Amino acid sequence: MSVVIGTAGHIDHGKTTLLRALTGIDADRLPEERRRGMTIDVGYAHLVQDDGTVLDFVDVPGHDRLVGNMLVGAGEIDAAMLVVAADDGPRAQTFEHLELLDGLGIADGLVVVTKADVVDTARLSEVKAAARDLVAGTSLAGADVVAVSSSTGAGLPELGGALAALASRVIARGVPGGPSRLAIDRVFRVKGRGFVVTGTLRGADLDTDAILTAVPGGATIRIRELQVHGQSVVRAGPGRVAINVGGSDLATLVRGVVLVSDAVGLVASDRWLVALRPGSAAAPPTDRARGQIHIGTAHAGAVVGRSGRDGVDLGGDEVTAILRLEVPLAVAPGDRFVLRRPSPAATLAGGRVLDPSPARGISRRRATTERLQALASSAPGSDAWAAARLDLHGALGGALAPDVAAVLGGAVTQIVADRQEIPLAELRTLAGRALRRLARVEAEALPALAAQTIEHLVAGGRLSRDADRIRPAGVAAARPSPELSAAMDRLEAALTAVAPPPLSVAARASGCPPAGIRELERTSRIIRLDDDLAWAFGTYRELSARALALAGVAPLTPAAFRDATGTSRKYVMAILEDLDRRAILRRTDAGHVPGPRAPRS
Ligand SMILES: Nc1nc2c(ncn2[C@@H]2O[C@H](COP(=O)(O)OP(=O)(O)OP(=O)(O)O)[C@@H](O)[C@H]2O)c(=O)[nH]1
Ligand SMILES: [Mg+2]
Repeated sequence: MSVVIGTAGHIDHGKTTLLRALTGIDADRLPEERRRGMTIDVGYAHLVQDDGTVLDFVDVPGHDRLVGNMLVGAGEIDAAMLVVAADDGPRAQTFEHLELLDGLGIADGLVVVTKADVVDTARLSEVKAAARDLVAGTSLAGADVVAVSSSTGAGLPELGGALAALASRVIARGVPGGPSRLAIDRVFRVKGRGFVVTGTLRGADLDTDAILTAVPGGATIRIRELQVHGQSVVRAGPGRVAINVGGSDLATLVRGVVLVSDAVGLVASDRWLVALRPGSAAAPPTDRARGQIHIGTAHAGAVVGRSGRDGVDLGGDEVTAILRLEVPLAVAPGDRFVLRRPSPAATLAGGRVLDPSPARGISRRRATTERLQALASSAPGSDAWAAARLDLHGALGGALAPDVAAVLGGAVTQIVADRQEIPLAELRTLAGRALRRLARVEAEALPALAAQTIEHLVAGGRLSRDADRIRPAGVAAARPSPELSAAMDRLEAALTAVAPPPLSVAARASGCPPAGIRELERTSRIIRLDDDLAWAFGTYRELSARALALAGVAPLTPAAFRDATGTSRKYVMAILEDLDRRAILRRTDAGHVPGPRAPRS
């Protein structure tokens, strides 16, 4: 489990120094940052706790001109650590960052009073009290206030305890469901390996065989390598990840673009229906107010539309508005954002997205206060939300029963319960048919509504999804029967030979059907290098380790590797080519030598 915690606070108040004291990692990685002793762009550090929980820190700049970068960092965090220097006390960006965290709805965190070593106890108490007052009335109200000195280490054990408690609270709150989603915050090129993007992974775990879609842009992205904290992994859970990406249109991958395993629910849109809550300006932004929208790691210029039926009072400080953006951004219902005026700097509003693609044309007349309130008060992605949205759009041609989404949700859940496991594409077709029976829906709207319904059920935990297979909630992947399991064991054993028989022959001999082979591959018990060539994982690992060890001594030729393993050219070529492809080895005229990704030891 990993919890992502962002720093916040005024320039020079000791954010980066604190992370260094906590984790030993310098989040100021740019040469210019090190030269100037200030954070310019978002930085990262992490700490593995005794119970295995990982604290992923995102460090942001405190400079008043770099608030945009602060928001990139704050866009995808679970909790915040607001830093106030004991000597300076709360200053301009302490207030501003806190207001932005509040606008983004960051609901948990800590206040850390740093530089405790340079003040006396009276001053320290004064600043702690001021910090407590400061967060009252914001989303961080009641947060623990911990005093530390990053220089002497005083208070760091207490801070460690407070962070552990914070992490447990965040984990207890539960992770967002839905497809894997990663808002890109950094893109760089690595020589010989191409593009690497980094970000905070949300939603479902990500496997290296996943195909991702970029929103906006629509580029199809393959994962060449997945890394967590510099280690190559085949599967990553929520938290900081780096992806070496493959595919076309990689130049469209920039900060702000979101990669998703399934774009259902997430759209690129330049027109959003939102609920706004005023910032320090106290009054909600007026019609035609201009500002910058910051959402996730993206930002864009936007104009507020609050005329007529677009500006409804939702109660509790919130009003609706239509935002028109200069460019489309990736957005899903429920996403939090802030609307900011860069100069003179002001937080105009915090907000949440009610509908990423609101109705156009005549359907807009359906936007009544009641309908908007129904949408705003339902959990994004829930059946109630889907019903409220359909009601607002009138997509069901007036024949809509308000609970049609709920009925459809029930029908879809039943289909899955009957089948126990069903491919996603097939379920979408069946859900579309069920919806058509339930209500008059425009034909072109059917697939999206069906897909959305399934997505809501998955996000709401009523169905579970593993890649493109849907199962009832709580039902794990079908366990192989005892017979199949035994056949799989036999096949795996047959493939432990250094020179294994052809896969098809071994499978026949062990009585293992294709489903068993797939399961062995999926669970990495066997590694398949070619249609008809596979090794048991352990054997393959030994062979590749031996190749690497030999290549470390002298360039390794296929003939030398063949002699060392007592196999034949067919086997050694397959292994060497695979290691070349993964850059663990590199082919030279003299033979294979350790490649850029060879593990160092
Ligand atoms: N005495 C003392 N100095 C500290 C402490 N923490 C930070 N400093 C000093 O304060 C200065 C600023 O620290 P940084 O960690 O760079 O501050 P920052 O909040 O990351 O600054 P920006 O990234 O520019 O917003 C550095 O010179 C640190 O050495 C502390 O606990 N005690
Ligand atoms: Mg810093």
